[in-house]
Amino acid sequence: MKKFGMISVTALIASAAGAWAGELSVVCSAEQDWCDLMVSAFEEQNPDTDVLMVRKSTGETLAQIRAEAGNPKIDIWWGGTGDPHLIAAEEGLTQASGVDTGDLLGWAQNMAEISGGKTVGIYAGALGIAYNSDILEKKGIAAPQCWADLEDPRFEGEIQVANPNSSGTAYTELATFVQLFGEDEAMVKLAAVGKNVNSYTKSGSAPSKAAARGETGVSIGFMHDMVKLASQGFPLKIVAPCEGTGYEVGAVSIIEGARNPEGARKWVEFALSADVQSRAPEVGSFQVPSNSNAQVAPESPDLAAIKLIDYDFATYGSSETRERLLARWDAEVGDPNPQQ
Ligand code: S7P
Repeated sequence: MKKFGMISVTALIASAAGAWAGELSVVCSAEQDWCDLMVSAFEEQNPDTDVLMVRKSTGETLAQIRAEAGNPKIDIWWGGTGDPHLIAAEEGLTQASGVDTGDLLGWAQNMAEISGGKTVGIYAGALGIAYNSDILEKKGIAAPQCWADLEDPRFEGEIQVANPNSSGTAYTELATFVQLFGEDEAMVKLAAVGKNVNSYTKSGSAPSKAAARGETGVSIGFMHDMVKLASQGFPLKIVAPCEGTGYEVGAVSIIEGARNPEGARKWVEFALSADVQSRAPEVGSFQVPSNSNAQVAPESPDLAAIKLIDYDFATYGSSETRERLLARWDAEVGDPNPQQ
């Protein structure tokens, strides 16, 4: 961001030219490098707008938007798993953009249909398991193939995953277990996996980064984040769990009462465009883009080749379901050392 004292250089030039469209406040829940690319590309296309962006995990962003209801500091929430975006829509915290979604794939339009146009899909990605092959080999631990393997004592202290209260990735994992095994059995299984967890992180991509660096043997997260690390040369192997797995539809939403609604609408149009979505692989973001005309990177996990569950976004993206599941997770699984 181009700051000069309290006022940005862009603002000074644009206002001198009489074309100042103001500041656009964005919370980004994707990876930092993709957030940065989006900001610079948007400012290039819209030189009369200065984007103020912070990166936050999905659950943390939902908490902020709830806390600021009626006096929002944010205009746009871009990226992050779709369930909390749907919950924000249900709670009246976001507004319909009115942007044309005709070029989008069915799973992206589905988010708009469920939310009355208040959120829309920008990308999709499947949940999986990663392991550091050097570590498992050195310790003589057989690689996991299934979710059930993660309950085995051979993984004691070896697994890292995020906390579903702060992380959309980990909430996707919780909702996936519930859809695969039923609610009661899911809690039992998550508690059994929990016995092998060395740390519950705030952010969903942190466990796979730790596995890549050799700080943990195994991680749970989105496969595209794992592909990014493997393509950087880390000894990370990716597993599509044998029982099947859940997936996310990442989303974008305009906050209700946004101070710059026109800029926010432009951001949504920009974020849904094929050209912009095709640029994600420049920073190693290998989610499947939602615009049917966008280029899919060869590195992107092929969702058609993975045993995906029929993820129920309407149910698991509802406030009542999320609150109930998180309360049960806290009581029956729990994080012994929650991070602030
Ligand atoms: O951009 C990577 C990614 O995996 O991060 C998002 C995630 O929801 C944000 O992280 P948290 O789990 O910490 O909330 C995903 O939407 C996205 O694919």
